[in-house]
Amino acid sequence: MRVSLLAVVSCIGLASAAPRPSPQWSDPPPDPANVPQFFAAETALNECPGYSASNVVKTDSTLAADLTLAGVACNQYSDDIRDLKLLVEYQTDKRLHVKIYDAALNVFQVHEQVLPRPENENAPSSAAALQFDLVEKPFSFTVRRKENDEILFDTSAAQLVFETQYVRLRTRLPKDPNLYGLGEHSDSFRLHTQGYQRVMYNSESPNIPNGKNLYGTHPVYFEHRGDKGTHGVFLLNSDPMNININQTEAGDQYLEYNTIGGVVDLYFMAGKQPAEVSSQYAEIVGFSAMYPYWTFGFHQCKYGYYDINMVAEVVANYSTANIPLEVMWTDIDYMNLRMDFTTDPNHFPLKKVQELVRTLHSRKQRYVLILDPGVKAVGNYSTYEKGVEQNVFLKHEDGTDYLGVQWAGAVVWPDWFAPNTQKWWQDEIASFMDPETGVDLDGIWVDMNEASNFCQDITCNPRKKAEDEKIPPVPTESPRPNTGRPIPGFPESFQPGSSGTKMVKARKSEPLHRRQSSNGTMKGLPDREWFEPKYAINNHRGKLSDFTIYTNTSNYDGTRQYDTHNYYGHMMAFATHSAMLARRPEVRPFVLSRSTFAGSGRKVTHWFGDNESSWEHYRTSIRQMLAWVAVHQMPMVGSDVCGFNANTDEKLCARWALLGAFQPFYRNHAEESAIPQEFYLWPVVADAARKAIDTRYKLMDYIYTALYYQTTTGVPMINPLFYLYPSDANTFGIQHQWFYGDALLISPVTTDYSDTVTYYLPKDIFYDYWTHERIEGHGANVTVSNVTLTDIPVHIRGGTIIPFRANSANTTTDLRKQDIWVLVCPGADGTAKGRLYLDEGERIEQPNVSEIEFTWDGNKLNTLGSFGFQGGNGGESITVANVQVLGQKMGKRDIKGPWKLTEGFSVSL
Ligand code: MIG
Repeated sequence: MRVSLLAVVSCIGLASAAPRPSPQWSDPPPDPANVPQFFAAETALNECPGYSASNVVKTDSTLAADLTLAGVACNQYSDDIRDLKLLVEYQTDKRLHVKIYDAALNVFQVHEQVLPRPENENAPSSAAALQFDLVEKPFSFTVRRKENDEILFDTSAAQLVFETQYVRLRTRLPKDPNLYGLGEHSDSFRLHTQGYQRVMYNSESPNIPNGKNLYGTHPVYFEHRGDKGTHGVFLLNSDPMNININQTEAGDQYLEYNTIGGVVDLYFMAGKQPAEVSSQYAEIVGFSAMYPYWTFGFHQCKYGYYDINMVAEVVANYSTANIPLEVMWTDIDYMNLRMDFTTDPNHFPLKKVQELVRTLHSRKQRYVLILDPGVKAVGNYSTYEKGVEQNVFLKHEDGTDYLGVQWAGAVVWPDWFAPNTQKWWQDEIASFMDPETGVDLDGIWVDMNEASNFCQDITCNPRKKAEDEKIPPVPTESPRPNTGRPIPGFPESFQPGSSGTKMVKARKSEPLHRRQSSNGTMKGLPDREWFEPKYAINNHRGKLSDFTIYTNTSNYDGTRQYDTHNYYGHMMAFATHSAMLARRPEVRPFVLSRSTFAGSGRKVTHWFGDNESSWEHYRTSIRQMLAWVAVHQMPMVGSDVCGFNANTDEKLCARWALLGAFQPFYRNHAEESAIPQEFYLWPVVADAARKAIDTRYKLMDYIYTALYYQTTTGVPMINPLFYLYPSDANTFGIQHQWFYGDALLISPVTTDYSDTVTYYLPKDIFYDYWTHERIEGHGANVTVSNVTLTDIPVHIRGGTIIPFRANSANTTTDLRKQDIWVLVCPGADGTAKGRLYLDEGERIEQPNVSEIEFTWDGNKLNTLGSFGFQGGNGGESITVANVQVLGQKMGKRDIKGPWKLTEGFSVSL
C-alpha cells in the first residue's frame, strides 16, 4: 500500500464558518414519485380537527391530561377516536416518556412480554435534562433540551390524528437534520431528509432493495446536532407504519409517523453525547446479551451443500488451505423434505451427521443448523402431531389450523402466544439436539420468520398450491459424481468407497420451486379492516397479507397478526433462545435471526439477509452495521460475506473477506445457485482471508472486551466516526469507515474494482496499524493508491491501549492459549488508556472475571482493576509477554515481560 503525499487532498469547505455535513450517500436518492403522495395525504388531513387538552394534572415527575377531539370528526381513513389520554413521565433525568392512548384502553399496545417496559424512576422534572411543554388548544407539545433551549420535538407541525386504523403525529425538525436508525433498511446511514419514507413491515426481501421495508422493525432514530448534542426518539409501536421525512412546500422540515394502529408511545433520550443515547436506548429496550467468545470466530455456510460429505469436504478444505474455520453451518439441505427437526436419511443420515459433529468438536470447531417457522402439516410427522395435540398452531376463525406454504409444502405456524408453544418448541429442540440421539448443535439459525409465506395473497389455497408447484420437490436418487478425494481428518464413512451416504446429484435440475427471483385489554380494537385498511402502508411486497401470515389471523390471546406481525420473528427467536437455555442452562445461547423487533438484541443476533454479491452490497454492509450496533443496540450482526445472491468474484470476495473481519458477525454464505465461494477457492482470496482472520483473531480479546462493555453499558462496540468526533461536521455522514471498538479506524477500499481509497482522517493522532508509523490527521481526506487485494487501511486512534494475542491460531480455543501483548498508542498529550475483559468465554455464570484498565501517563504503564480470571482449565494464557509503546523518539519501544494478570503491574520505559 502506498500513501501518495501529493494525493493528500485538503477538504475544501472545511474552514467555512457553518460546516455542512458530508453525507456519503451511495443509495439512490428517494424516488420523487413518493413526494406527491406525502402532500396528498397532508391535504386530505387538513380537515381533521385535532384535539384539545383539559384536566391537566401535574406532579413533580408526571403530567396527565385528557385529550378530546376538537371538532367534527374527519374520519379520513377510519373513525376518529374522541377521547384520548396524555401521560407524561420524567422517568429518569435523561429519559422522558410521552404516551397518547385511547381512554377506553382498547387500542392495541405492544405486549409487555415482548418489550418489558423500562423501570420508571420518577425523576423530578426540575432535575431533568429535557422539558415537556404543552399547548392545550389546539393540542401540541414540545420537548426541549433545557441546557441550550434546543427544541428537539414539536408536534405543532400538524394536527394529531388518532383514528381506529390511522394515527398521524408530525414533528418539526431543523433543516437537513442528521438522522440515523429507523431500521431495517439498506439505505444511507445518515438518512435522507427529503421525499424519504421508512416503512415498518417485516418482510422477506430478496436483494435487500433500497427505500423499502426489510426484515425487521426498529422505530428509533437518533438525531445529532453537533455541539448542541445528540438525542434519540423511540416510538414503541409495532403496527405497520410509514415514517415520512420530508419538507413541506413552504420548506419546513418534518418527520411524521403514520401508523395503522397502536398508540403513540414515545421515549425521548437526552444524550447528550452520541454514545449516551445508545446507553439510554439500551435502558429502554434492553442491553445486549453477552455472546460466546467463539461466535467471533470465522463461520462458513452455503445453501446447497447437498450432502454431509460436501459439508465435511468444505471443513477439510479449510484446514488444508490453512484458513482457520471456527463454525460450520448447514442450511435447509439437511432436512428431510424440508421438515424441521428431521435429517434427510439419504444425504444427511443422522449417524453421519453425529460423526461430523463429533469430528468438529474434537477439532474444537462448532456446528449450527437452520430452522424455519413453517411446520409441515402432514400425518406421521411427530413435530406436527405433537403440536396439534398441544394446540400450538395459529388458527382460522373456525378453529381449524391456519395453513400457508413454505419450503416443506403446506405448513402451519406456531402461535408463540399459545400456552404450550414454548414447551413444545423446547421439547422438539431438546430431542433433536440430544447429544446421544440427535445432533449436538452449538447454535441455531432461524430464518423466514417475518413470517415468509409462499402464498402470494389471500386467494391462496395452500394445499393446492403446494401440490401444483411440487413443494417440496421429491429428490431423485442419482449418483453424485464422486470426487474420489479423501476428506482428511474425517472418519472412514466420509472416505471414497465407503458405503455410507448415497450420493445424489445437485437438486438444481429438478422442478425446484423458485421463489427467490433472480433480481432480484390493549389487545386491539375489534372489527377492523384486516386486509386493506384505507390508509395503506407502502409495503414493497404488496398488501398486508401478501406473502405472509394473513393479518386477520388471531393469536391465542385474541390479539391479531395485524398488530403483532412485526414481532412474529422476534418471538420465534426468543422462543428458540429459551429452548437453547433449557437444554444447556449454563451456556450462553447463540441464535441468529433474520427477523427482529426493537429489543431483539437482548437475546439474539442478526445477519442482514439476502444481499447480493455486488460492490454496492459490500458497501451497504458497512452502513447497516453502523445502524444496528450503534443505534438499534444489536451488536452481533454482519452481512453474508462475499454476497448471497448471484455469483461473487475473486476481487470482491478478497476485499469482503477483509471487510467482514472487522465486523462483529463474520460469516461467508451464498445462495443455492450461486457459485461456491469458500475462501480457499481463489489464491488471492485465500491470502486475504488468512491475513484477515489472523488479524481478527489477534484482536479478539479487544473486541470481546468491547462487546462486554456494550452488554453492560450500551456503549457501542462499533463506532460511527461522529460518535468519537461529535463536533466534526465532516464525520456526520461517513458511512464507509468505522471504528472497530473505539480504537481502530477501518477505511476499506469501497469503489468497485479499484485499488484506491479516499478516506477521512479526523484532526487527531493516528498510527498505521500495519507499520506502526505515527500519522497526524488533519480533519481532511487522504487518498491512498495501490491498495492490493490483501490490504485494508487500518489506523489506531492515538490515546488508546490495545491488548492483543501475540499469535493467531486455528481455533479460538487455541487462540486463548497465546500470550497477550499490550500496544500503547499515545495521543497528542502523550497519554493513553485501554481495557481488557477476560472470562471463561462461554458460560453464563462467570464467577472469575478480570476487568483491567490500562493507563499510560507518558512514561509508565499502569494496570488496575480486578484480576479474577485465572486462565481456567483450557490452558489459557493470562500472561502479558510484551508491552509495545508507539510514537516514541526512536519510533516503537518494546518492554519485555512477562507479567501475569493475576494482579496489577506497572512498568516504565
Ligand atoms: O428462501 O434457507 O435468508 O440465508 O440460505 C430462501 C435458504 C430461504 C433465506 C435466507 C438464506 C438461506 C435461504 N433462506
